[in-house]
Amino acid sequence: FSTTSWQQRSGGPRYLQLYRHLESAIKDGRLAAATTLPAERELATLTGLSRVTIRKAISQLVVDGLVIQRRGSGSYVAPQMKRMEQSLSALTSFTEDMQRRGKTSSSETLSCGIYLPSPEEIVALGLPSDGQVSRITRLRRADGIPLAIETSSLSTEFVPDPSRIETSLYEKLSLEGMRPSRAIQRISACKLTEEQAALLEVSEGDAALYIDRTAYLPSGRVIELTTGVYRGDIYDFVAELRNA
Ligand code: 16G
Repeated sequence: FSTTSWQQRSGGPRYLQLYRHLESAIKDGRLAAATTLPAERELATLTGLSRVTIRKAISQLVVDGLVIQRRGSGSYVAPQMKRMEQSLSALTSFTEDMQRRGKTSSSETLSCGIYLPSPEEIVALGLPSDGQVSRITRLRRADGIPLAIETSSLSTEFVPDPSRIETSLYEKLSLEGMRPSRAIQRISACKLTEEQAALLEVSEGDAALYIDRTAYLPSGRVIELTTGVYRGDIYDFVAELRNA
């Protein structure tokens, strides 16, 4: 802690100053993951702040997922995810992307079922007017850290039971000879809603990337429509450009 050289500034509540100081030290790695924070009493001595102020700053760090508090063994810095570069030129799946990085991916199904399609889904997926759509919303994690929330819609003709998607949609499609060969992806900026932020363990209103992907089979038929929000504090989308 002493290496992060705390200095009280004038202006703003003191707990917020200490919070910001520790937040930036954690985010830029000066305070590494698993570092134990000094006890409240010790922090009060080091900073000249009251224990109430220290407690308030630490509680906020805990709420924001930067610090983990364990009864009896004090507080320590939570594991942070470094920014990740995601190529925009390869049609890969979340599971494959994480595997390539040596991370363990996992998915939590937030909702899943067969629904009446929206007008957009009817058009994009080429559904008959009385057709149905398989839809699944998943919270996607790497090494236990939530990175994105994705909703995928597919024709029930291709995926009659979305609950069977389980871990990897693309793996399931590949096994059935329906892996997409091409996709159009659109990326826009968005802010996380309260519900999205809670799932992604960040703050409401934080910047994120809204991505929508329409993926095609070699026949030209759309197989997948996926929309998702990706954490803006983690993802960098990178494309190689060539002189036209
Ligand atoms: C990626 C795709 C998403 C696809 C998913 C399949 C982006 C922006 N989106 O997250 O469209 O449905 O991979 O992943 O890359 P899975 O095979 O692990 O289920």
